[in-house]
Amino acid sequence: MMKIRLRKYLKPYMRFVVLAPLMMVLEVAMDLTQPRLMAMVVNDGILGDAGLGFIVRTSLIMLGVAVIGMITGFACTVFAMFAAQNYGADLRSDLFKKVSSFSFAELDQFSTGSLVTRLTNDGTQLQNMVLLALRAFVRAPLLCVGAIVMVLSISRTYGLVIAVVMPVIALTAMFIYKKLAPLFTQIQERLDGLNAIVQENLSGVRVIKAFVRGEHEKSRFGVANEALKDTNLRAMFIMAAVLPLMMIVMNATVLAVIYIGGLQVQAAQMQVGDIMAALSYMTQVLFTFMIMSRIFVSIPRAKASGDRVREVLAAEVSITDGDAAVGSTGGDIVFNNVTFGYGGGEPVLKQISLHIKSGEHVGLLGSTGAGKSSLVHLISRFYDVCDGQVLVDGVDVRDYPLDALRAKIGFVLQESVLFSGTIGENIRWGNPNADDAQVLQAAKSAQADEYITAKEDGYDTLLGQRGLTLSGGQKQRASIARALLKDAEILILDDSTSALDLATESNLNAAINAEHAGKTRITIAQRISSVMNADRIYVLEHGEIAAFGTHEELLETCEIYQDIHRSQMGQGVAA
Ligand code: TTP
Ligand code: MG
Repeated sequence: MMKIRLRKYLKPYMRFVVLAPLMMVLEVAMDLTQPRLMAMVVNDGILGDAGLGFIVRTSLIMLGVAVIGMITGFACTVFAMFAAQNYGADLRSDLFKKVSSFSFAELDQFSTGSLVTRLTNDGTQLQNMVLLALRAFVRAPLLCVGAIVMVLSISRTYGLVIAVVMPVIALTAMFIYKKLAPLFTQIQERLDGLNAIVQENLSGVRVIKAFVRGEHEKSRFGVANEALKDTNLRAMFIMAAVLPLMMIVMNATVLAVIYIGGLQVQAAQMQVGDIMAALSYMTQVLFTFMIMSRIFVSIPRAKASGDRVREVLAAEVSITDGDAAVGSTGGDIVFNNVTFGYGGGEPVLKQISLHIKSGEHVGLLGSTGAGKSSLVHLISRFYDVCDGQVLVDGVDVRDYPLDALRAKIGFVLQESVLFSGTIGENIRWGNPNADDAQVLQAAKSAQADEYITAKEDGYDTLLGQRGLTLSGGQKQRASIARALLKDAEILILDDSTSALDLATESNLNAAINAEHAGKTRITIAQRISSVMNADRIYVLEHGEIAAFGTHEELLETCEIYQDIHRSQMGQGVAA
């Protein structure tokens, strides 16, 4: 896998990446000065004889230091946030671009739910990591080292306390990392699973209700939800256990600092103010321990997210542009010994050879699963062949720039998909430059005009709002209109009249015959009546061409065709 560095998304925001830690250095410096000043007030001002003026002056300095600390702290957070938010936005934008560039093969590989999580949740985890890196990563070590130096400058004896506390901190941090890292990887995976179930349930809600599978789905969701909760709880449990442990260490440290300080004050080697300062510094050291434990929790989490994001970014898009110049037109299609299987597996098309000449109308017939859709998908290069060659206008489809190839083809996919927006906008998808008259004409040919104008808002009827959708047959006709409007050289209709009645279908065929006469047309159908007028009909069986010829020829010679014909008698097929 190609190595992808997510750090590069910070490059454009280098100013903030540099400024944030710089501000943090200032903030830490202020935090480290404060106890020192306080010790001076106590030692010289209160216990000594420096006088009230000294106390007031030093207090004012302390106030100033606090204000500078606040301002630099605020600036640090703002800069870090700028860097993190921009980083997150750029990363998501690139992820989205990448996912949009995926060909069918890559989309088959990642589940939709997982892609959604990677784009949103994982992106946010990484964004949080940037924020943390620019603030906590800088603050923790600086404050830790600084406070230790300050404590030692007060009394070397405190080195003893530090020598005991540090290993405890280090060991606990290591323990947390070991325990939590795998848990967080698991949490992201479980979130994936949960998203997948929600996704499926939302898109399949009608089927679930029709089969009264609601309870089953609820329990399926429940199991995944519980699993996510359990893993989360286990992680939280470990994190929660850290807090009391930290309190014990903290209290023990306070005791040790006071005890050692007390002995030294008695020996006149130290003053009371110094004990107070030492207490402050030790507390700061222990607080860095808190911050560090947060960092140690975040690293494995961000690492898991980073890996998942990188996986998407590094996925190689299998279908990319060729660089042949688009020359001749006409819509001539040739299959040369084509063998194809999904994911390179079991072939679903075997040794297919055929030639559809420019302007011909060809029917494709065969039982479900015979490979009809797979065959036409190869023309648009939704997938690449495993063996052989598909040529359009004499050029291998792999040599075309994808846009140029697909511009040649008006495709009505087997599953009609419309987008939210008006019906008119959906049809105009086929050709954004078309004027209203052209849209109307395409809708008329597709036999869609009638039902559209019957609607209150006509072509401006909004789809997907207030529960308004179209019937199966209405959707099919809208997608046919969309493809007709494209006015491309090749028209492919994949089972797109299955929901139309025979009269509407024959009107549709007549309209296409009249207005798109010179085009190469491939019609896939289950019903013989849909293709009987084609120039040639191919009968597909188990991924192979079983027979081809005109309706009359096949009726004479092809047994499969005769069987289909017999079973469909009375469905508009002349006996
Ligand atoms: P299709 O080409 O989809 O079969 P079809 O279009 O002839 O069937 P229908 O009339 O029902 O539309 O599928 C051929 C085989 O390929 C079938 O065994 C299922 C398999 N297949 C996959 O493995 N992955 C896929 O994405 C598709 C579309 C099909
Ligand atoms: Mg199909």
